[in-house]
Amino acid sequence: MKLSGSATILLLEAILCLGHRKNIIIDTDIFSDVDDTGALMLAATSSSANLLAVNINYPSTFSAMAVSAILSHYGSPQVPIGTIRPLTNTTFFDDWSFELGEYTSKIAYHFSGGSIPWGHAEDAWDPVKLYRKVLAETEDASVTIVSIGFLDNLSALLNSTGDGYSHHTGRELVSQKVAELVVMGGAYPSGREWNFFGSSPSQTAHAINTWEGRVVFLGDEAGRDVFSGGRLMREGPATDIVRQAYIYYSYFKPRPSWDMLAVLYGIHGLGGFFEFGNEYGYNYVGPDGSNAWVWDESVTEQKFLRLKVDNKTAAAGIDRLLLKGSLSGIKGAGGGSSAPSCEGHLWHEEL
Ligand SMILES: *[C@@H]1O[C@H](CO)[C@@H](O)[C@H](O)[C@H]1NC(C)=O
Ligand SMILES: *[C@@H]1O[C@H](CO)[C@@H](O)[C@H](O)[C@H]1NC(C)=O
Ligand SMILES: *[C@@H]1O[C@H](CO)[C@@H](O)[C@H](O)[C@H]1NC(C)=O
Ligand SMILES: CC(=O)N[C@H]1CO[C@H](CO)[C@@H](O)[C@@H]1O
Repeated sequence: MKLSGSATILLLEAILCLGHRKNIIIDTDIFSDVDDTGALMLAATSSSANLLAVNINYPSTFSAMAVSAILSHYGSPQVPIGTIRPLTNTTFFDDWSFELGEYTSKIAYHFSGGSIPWGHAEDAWDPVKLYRKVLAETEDASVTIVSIGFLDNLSALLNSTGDGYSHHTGRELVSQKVAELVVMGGAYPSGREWNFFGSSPSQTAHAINTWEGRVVFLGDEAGRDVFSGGRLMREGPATDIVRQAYIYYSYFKPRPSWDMLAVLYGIHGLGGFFEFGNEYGYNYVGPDGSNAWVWDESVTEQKFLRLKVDNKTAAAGIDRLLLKGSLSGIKGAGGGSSAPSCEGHLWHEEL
């Protein structure tokens, strides 16, 4: 059989991409900013990622139902979802600038679907049980956890003890199964940022200061000036759930890209866009949630990321991926997770 040139390229892409599927777990505080929705879309539609689970570290019922609606929209309704408890019916209200809109309840209602449809937030997994189950079932040293919110669930995972899923402690499971923890939080080399102080600074300090193994941080400064989402809102399909979340939230104004950058590093590594800001040292989180890099030459397992390209290039790369992801969410258009294609080039491609 003779393949046409374009068929050969598609076949090569499929082979190259399938070989690189990375096991990813996302821990998100989806609620008060909208980059979490883009991050979930990128992970759910990436042919380089195998999304194992999503845990939520903000206790709103609408956060849980919104995650389910997003995963379901992009053809991944089977991905298990866990959420922190006790649950509340809290919704976001921007009493700071009065500029930003609430989106989790609206997308959860209008796009209801997946394992936690409208009204069923209590069906979500306990996050620690979900971590333990998924880690126990997955190949050793193969999991990347991308934390794009608070660290409460990860602290609780470290403190967990043997159960029906594994006789190992949480700490043992992490050292056996987790290849890399990617954390959006803090500022580098030092500062004070929301994800570290906004929920429980002492649990952040516990998770970060006692984590053993490789950790890569993406700080406030790396995502703050990368404004994305504009193209998705202008050019994306009218039926797209993340486009709609962005419009509810920002009303057509591009937004900073912290969580999407962390997920993209988690899936694709440094690529052409990132470099490490350090060769050695480690992050130290204080009791108030502020953090500072400790320049200890004997520690080399922790890194912080710097953008290697300017903010326009990074934003354009994210905008291409958001647009492509939104097109794959169109039902019946050969989209969804059934027809993955390589998107790495969209991200790495220089303008
Ligand atoms: C949230 O609201 C729903 C619908 O009114 C209600 O059934 C549910 O019990 C509430 N949940 C919580 C945690 O308050
Ligand atoms: C885990 O234990 C540490 C103390 O060893 C404590 O500081 C932290 O709050 C605990 N985490 C959770 C989620 O309870
Ligand atoms: C790049 O950063 C500058 C300075 O913060 C900002 O004004 C501009 O909107 C940013 N551009 C993009 C595409 O993010
Ligand atoms: C199951 C479990 O331990 N969940 C924990 C997740 O984190 C919150 C906040 O620290 C704890 O209260 C929960 O117990």
